[in-house]
Amino acid sequence: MERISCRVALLILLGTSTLGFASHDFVPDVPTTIAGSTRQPWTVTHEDGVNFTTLFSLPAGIVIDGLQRLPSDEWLLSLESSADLGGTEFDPRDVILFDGMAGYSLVFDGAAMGVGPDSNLDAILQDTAGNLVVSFDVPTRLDGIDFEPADLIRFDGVTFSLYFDASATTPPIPTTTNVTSADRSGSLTILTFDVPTTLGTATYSPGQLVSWNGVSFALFSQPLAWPGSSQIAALAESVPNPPPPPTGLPSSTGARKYQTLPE
Ligand SMILES: [Ca+2]
Ligand SMILES: [Ca+2]
Repeated sequence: MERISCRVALLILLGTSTLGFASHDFVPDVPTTIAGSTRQPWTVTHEDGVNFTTLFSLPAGIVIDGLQRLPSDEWLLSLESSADLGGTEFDPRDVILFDGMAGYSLVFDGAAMGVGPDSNLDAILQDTAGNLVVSFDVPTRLDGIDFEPADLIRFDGVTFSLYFDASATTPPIPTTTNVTSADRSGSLTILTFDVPTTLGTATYSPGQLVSWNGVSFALFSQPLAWPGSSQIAALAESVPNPPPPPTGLPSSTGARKYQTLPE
């Protein structure tokens, strides 16, 4: 199946934020009571280190399990289960562009890209060049490479490759751990886990944000008063003052499976 040859414009939109994760957006995997308010898994909650506020919600019951904030104030989303949004049926393997109001469009068609039906795309971020980076909830074979649930996988519009190799870190992340969400903060890769995970002398719980600097892991932050019974299903660094989108974005032709984004 033909793949687009141009480098996708989604990518260019990322920009670089110098903000830390004291300000971030998240979705819990189950209804989770924090600071006296129940946060739903179809709602994106913003935390500034003190307060929690609702940014937006999908229709009740449509669970978000992947999240990336674009500088254009649009969002990349993935769903935990197949669901209809705005008259389009989306698959758990898909990445959806949400305009923040009522517009949904497909930007990564998981099935068309060869992702097996048993895999669920469970994390979304972008590399420094803006390439899409994703993760899955089970071992997933793409382009002849077996990716683990804790791996982060770059897609450049043509091929899949390892962005973060969970078994190659020191110490390695156990293959029994799934990375449930991820993002970048400067040069750091930020991860959250589905189960308590021991890395060296530290054990990280599902509500904690763990940083990888290329050499070692460390506790980065965690939502205030996060209960141990919940996982962070989706995570995005907040970018309150985004740069304007670039002009002159390349356009793709033919059987697009990962389309360019509107300006
Ligand atoms: Ca998904
Ligand atoms: Ca994963």
